[in-house]
Amino acid sequence: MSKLFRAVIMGPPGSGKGTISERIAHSFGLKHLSSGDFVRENIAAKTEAGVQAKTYIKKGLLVPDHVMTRLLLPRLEEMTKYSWLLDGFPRTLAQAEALNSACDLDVAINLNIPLETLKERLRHRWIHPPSGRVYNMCFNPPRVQGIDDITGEPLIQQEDDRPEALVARLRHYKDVAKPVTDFYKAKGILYTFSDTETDRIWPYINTLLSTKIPTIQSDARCAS
Ligand code: G5P
Repeated sequence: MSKLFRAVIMGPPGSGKGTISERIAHSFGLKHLSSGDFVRENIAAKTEAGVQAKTYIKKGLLVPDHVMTRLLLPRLEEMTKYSWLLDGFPRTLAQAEALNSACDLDVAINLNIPLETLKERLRHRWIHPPSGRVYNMCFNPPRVQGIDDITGEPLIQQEDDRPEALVARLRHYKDVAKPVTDFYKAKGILYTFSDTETDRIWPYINTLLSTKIPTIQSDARCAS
């Protein structure tokens, strides 16, 4: 059986982690695990962790490390048979160290996107909460403005994409990201991609992963 592949994708809010993760999952058959989706699922289900997380997200802040690791690590333990890509975790050095104790990573993808580009993208982002479908009113708009293409239900702007929360999120990201990228750089698994457009970054990531992920055998692929 071929070795399972483990990767993380990091980048500030709006850097395209979710968009690129979907492409990677589709192209390489990895399971896409999004920390933001886990948090939102827990908020919707009103779990203890979800209730705690909500107060931070509303202010545009990171959820505390102990809450995030308690949410995430058990989910990873359920994934021992799969190759996966973890999107949005780790965000802090403490999270990176906790993840490092749980598993060995093959690749850490780091998206380095200019601040003005991030602000512009998130200002135009709308989502369909029940499915998690993400639209951008410029990059990938819905067929009818404000309406989900599949269900016809209304789209909303997430609380943490509103301008006040957004600036706090971007500022906070910079402070905590550097020790994490340094951690992976020291391990020799950090790959940084810089551009203003996801479509221009994607071919490079695709090429990198084509060399890193040999042939993923069918039993290692996820049934997405
Ligand atoms: P999330 O959900 O992980 P963020 O803030 O890190 O949230 P976000 O905002 O989901 O990340 P992204 O995934 O990096 O952004 O980007 P995306 O959604 O793919 O793209 C953003 C928008 O730009 C979309 O509308 C997309 O269509 C568009 N777009 C993409 N590429 C292009 C392009 O080339 N051109 C244009 N014009 N548009 C493009 O986490 C949410 C919250 O949960 C908590 C935090 O509070 C976080 O803020 N949280 C954690 N807290 C602590 N530790 C952790 N590990 C946490 N994980 C989550």
